[in-house]
Amino acid sequence: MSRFNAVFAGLFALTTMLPVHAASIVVDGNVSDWGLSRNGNANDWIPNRVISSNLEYIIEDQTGGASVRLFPGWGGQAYDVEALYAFTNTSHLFIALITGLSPNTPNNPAANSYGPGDFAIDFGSDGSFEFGIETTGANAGAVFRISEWAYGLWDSLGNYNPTNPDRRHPTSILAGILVGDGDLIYTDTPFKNMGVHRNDAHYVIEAAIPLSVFTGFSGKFDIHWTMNCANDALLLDPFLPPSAVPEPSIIALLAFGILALSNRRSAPAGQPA
Ligand SMILES: [Ca+2]
Ligand SMILES: [Ca+2]
Ligand SMILES: [Ca+2]
Ligand SMILES: [Ca+2]
Repeated sequence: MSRFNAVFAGLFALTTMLPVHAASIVVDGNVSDWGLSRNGNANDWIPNRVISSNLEYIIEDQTGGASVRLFPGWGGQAYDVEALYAFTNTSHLFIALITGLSPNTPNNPAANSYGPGDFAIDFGSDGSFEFGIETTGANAGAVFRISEWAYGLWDSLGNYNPTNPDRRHPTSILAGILVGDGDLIYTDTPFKNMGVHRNDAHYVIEAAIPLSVFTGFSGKFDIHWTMNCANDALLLDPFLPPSAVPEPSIIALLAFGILALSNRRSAPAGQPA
């Protein structure tokens, strides 16, 4: 075995001996990296492998036309919030949301049409949503410390009551202070054949948010998403790691290995640089 190959073999052994880290999520709107499938089966919604030891998810796949009630509101597949997945590693919060709501849905209440809301984050799971993540527009991925949320059309009993909306379902960010930026994509090209309602169209919001934006907050938090009418919503309660001390990453170790490799390759005397 040449010295070159020996170094590569050593690198391979090093990487395969490392503990399993969170799968790398690519923020591209494709949810195959979350272990999700498109086979037209109910279990398409369930990750088919371990993505992270602290992955949590909630699934509520509904279907039907505009007159179908989702609870509290109506709208069928076009307003269905279908599944929400999230996990943290030592540096980021990763989120994937699947919905029937196109990002291009006009926000025009006069025409009974309501656009997408923003992610809302409740530290302490006490009903106060301290942070919001923009999902649409030029600021998509921006994280705000929220001072004012918009709310939906329904009261806490599920009755139409826009003047006394259910504050458990914040919709869009109205005011706040920008605290940071994450990566976020909301796909506008639908896909089908996910779950048993094979002809229904689905859109994805996928995000990676640096945990540093939540400075000053720690412990349990909930993630919420709905649209501006709050006709359908999902809430997820993952846990933030108690400590964000970075572990040595595979990339850092690989970089170390490659540095060692380049040093060894330059070792033979008399070779041109
Ligand atoms: Ca992806
Ligand atoms: Ca659905
Ligand atoms: Ca739903
Ligand atoms: Ca809170």
